[in-house]
Amino acid sequence: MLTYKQVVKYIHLAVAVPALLFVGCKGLENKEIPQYVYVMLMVMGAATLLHHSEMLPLNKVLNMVGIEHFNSPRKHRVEIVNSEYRPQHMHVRLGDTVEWVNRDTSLHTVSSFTDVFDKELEKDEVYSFTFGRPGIYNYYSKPHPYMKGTLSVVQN
Ligand SMILES: [Cu+2]
Repeated sequence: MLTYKQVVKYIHLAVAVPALLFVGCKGLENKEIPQYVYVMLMVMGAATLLHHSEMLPLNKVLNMVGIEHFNSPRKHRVEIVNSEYRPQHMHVRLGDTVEWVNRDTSLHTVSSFTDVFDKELEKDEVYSFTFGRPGIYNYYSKPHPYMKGTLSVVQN
């Protein structure tokens, strides 16, 4: 079963990338239109290709030469507003960091049910945690046990 995302990806790879690269190459031979237009098209084609590079070994090649852009860890933010974690559920990748910031005046905590993390946050205080193990992390606020949040940490 193909997902919508995969279909978009195949269309990009099969149609958009060759078209952009082809038009770009042709354009370089055509002196009537400024060359930067075609260079831009080619850059767009290459960028599209790189954007979808999960399908290609490009990603691995880039990582091998020390370029980790596409797999590099990201930072996510959860805001605590009106005694709610926003967003309440989040999917992150292994190695990503999640930052919680308390926008309320009252004190809240970010407490994992399995004691993986546990931090009190005063107003505007920030806490960040980097996830080194995949899994589902449920957490809550100790003074307000009805406040709950979930993080799923997936490999890649
Ligand atoms: Cu709370």
